[in-house]
Amino acid sequence: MSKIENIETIIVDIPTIRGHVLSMTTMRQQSIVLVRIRFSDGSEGLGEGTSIGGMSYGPESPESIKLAIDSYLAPVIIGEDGDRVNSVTDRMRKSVRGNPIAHCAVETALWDGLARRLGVPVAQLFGGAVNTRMPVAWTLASGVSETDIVEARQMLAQRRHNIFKLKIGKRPVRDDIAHVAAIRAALGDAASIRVDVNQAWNVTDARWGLAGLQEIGVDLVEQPIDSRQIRALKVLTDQYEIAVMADEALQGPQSAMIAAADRSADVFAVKIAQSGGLKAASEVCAIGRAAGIGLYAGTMLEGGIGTAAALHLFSTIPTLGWGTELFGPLLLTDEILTRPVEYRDFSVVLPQGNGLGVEIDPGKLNHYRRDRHRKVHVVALKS
Ligand code: MUC
Ligand code: MG
Repeated sequence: MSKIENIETIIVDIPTIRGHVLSMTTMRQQSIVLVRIRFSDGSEGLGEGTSIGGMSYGPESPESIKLAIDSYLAPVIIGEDGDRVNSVTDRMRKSVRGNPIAHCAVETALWDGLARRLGVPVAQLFGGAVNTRMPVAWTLASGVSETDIVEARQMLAQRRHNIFKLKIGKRPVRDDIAHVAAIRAALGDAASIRVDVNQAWNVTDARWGLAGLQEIGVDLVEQPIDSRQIRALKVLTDQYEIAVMADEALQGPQSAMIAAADRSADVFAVKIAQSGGLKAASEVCAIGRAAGIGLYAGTMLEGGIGTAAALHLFSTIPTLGWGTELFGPLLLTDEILTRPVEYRDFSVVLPQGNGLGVEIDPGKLNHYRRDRHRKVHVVALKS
């Protein structure tokens, strides 16, 4: 038995390589909640809980994720057997409602710890990898069409990405369509172009938007309208040929079931964090697959640990027809892992080794942890 002895949470703030302009916010840094679980046999497990733009994307923030873990999740699982992941996560779910990102962060650390103790990759716990490399999209979101075109051309030349997701919804629909058309025309058939509206349109805007996007040859539109308007999403899915993807509407298996029952979307953007953990994300995939809905591995723009966790799960899904957007570490100016996640030939590579196959660089962690100043202060007071 490997008892859960201690759960440590650390907020890490890392600047982004450029402003990342989404319909609801512009990100200039990413705040990652790192979770480290220590077990009684001396083993450890790592997890990550990351959201986007404070509370502008969803109801959890870095601070609330840390608080939910420290004050509510940790107390109910300390002393429990870390080898019994299902029983530990069931205990967490019975004690803490909602907070899927916090749940995911702790669950990830439990899977990492178990897999390290067994001497296998996390993917092995989900039946083993089917793909050790997966197609990976990049998000063009500088806010300026010309800058996005230069960035996309660089990515194509480096053979890093040939799938581009454009963030739109901040400007009037016509302006957004002109922006997407300019990028589409500049890149021609060399790339797949998709857009993410992050719920910004009302249904009327969405009709104009989908018609325009379809006409200029965009392959897919993600979450065009409010996540709660699931029936309206179905109408859009049925009315247009362009693929419609659900993202924010998917908050775990129950919401996936509702969307699948009505076939409200053509594609599911499955996120481990939004689903509430790797296990729940695998259930979302199963529900989508059973309904004939396409699958795409989404991201909350996690750093290396969260991205590795997602890669382990999605490597086990044979039907990831729309690929992945697991590029989070590339949006950051620095890395806290000793060996970064690898990107080459338009793909992201599944990290090798036991557990998640990642290790933290202690120097980098000390440099970027939010409480670094407070720590220095405490030391100074003691001496
Ligand atoms: C989202 O809504 O999908 C994923 C990629 C990106 O640039 O933003 C995220 C969030
Ligand atoms: Mg999205």
